[in-house]
Amino acid sequence: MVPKRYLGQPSPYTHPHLLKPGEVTPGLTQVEYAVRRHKLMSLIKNEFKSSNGDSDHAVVFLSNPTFYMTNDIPFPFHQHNDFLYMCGFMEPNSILLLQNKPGQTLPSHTATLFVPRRDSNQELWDGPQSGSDGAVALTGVDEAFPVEEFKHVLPRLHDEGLTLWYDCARPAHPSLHYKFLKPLVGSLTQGNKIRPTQHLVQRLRLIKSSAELELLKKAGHISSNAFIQTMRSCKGPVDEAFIYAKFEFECRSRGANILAYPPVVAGGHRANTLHYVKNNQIIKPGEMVLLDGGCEASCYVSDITRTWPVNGRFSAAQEKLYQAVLEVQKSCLNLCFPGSSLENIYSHMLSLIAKKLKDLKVLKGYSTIELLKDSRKYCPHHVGHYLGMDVHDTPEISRALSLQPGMVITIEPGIYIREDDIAAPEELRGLGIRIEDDVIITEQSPIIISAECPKEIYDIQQICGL
Ligand SMILES: [Mn+2]
Repeated sequence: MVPKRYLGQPSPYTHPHLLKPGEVTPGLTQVEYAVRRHKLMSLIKNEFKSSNGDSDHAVVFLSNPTFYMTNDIPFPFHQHNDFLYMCGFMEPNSILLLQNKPGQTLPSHTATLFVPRRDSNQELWDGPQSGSDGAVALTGVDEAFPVEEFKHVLPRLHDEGLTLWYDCARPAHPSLHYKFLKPLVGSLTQGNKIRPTQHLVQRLRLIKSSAELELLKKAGHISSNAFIQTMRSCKGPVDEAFIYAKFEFECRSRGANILAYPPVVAGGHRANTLHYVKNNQIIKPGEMVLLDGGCEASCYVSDITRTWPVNGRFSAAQEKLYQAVLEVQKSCLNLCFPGSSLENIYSHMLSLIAKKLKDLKVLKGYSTIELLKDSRKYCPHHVGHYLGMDVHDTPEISRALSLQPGMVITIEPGIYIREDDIAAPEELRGLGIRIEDDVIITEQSPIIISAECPKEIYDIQQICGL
């Protein structure tokens, strides 16, 4: 039973508008989190079959610390996503320990949280804390203790015959690492008894459950509608900062917690700076704006890009280049099926872009290989990436891996023509266009999560004209 008092995060009792009974975070139940831990322990068991016969394993995940903007003023806390994925606990300065008890064989295990002790002075400044009892009731782990008590499990983690699974190369929480784990890691490294968890967790995070897919759809729905309202409200001349603020407002007022990443709001030729986030210039009537933005809602994110003319009418040159990118994007979306891969789709994108650039007389035809090489200059980024709790989700997973149902990817071709590109027709110079959608791979047709966000020229002109 979840206590009837406030905890350090929303609970079904205190926030019934966000969580149903049994849920740890919105849409995700205690059972789902327990299944994730069980799957992780099964992966560890399988990884170990082929090496020695050790049977004792402990897995440690650290939460994030609180980050500070300036003295004593914290940034809004965001949990470390691997820690969050494994238990759903949203307070800083915590540790999750999974271990098989002596005599237990994997995947059977015990899940223990070590969490901040409830402290009335701390609660005065930061609000309620869950404490050990709240942490167990909320997350459904087997037991929880104040974080200082982690020192009592250290002797057991030193055991001969125990393998520790822990990301010591980049510890999420440096001070917990130094306090508890660094000496342990030093002694275990020599015996080759320490293994990283990151690649195992990413293999799990790569394939989304049906509950996760619903949360991704929700993030896509919110962001798509925020795009529509943003397109509607900006008439040139308009400050990039206004578009940034408008987009964030429309996301958060629809239930998003934060933006998933600093959005790119790039007017005119600034669209050719791929990570332009200064967002402080005036966009003139007649120029286009490239907005790459997405929200995080209930721990899952969206990542959408649209490029449109701020006065709501495409010029002939803008229309020509936009239509070329749109055709490439739609063709890439048709390749989002099981057995294909991001690498395959990338090759397809490059050859289509080469063809379009030739048609547009940006590239003058020589051999196909030369065309492909040159088309990389006009689209220096990949066709897409995996998407989930992070915007660039599961980065350790190769893009050459075959797509499977339950994977979620972005498809985001672009063509960027520099202002000083004297090889390109003058009317196209300074234009940068990207169109990005979020896609669920299924056994049948892919589901475009961001389909509500307009991308046809006719639809964009209609919305901007309202
Ligand atoms: Mn993206």
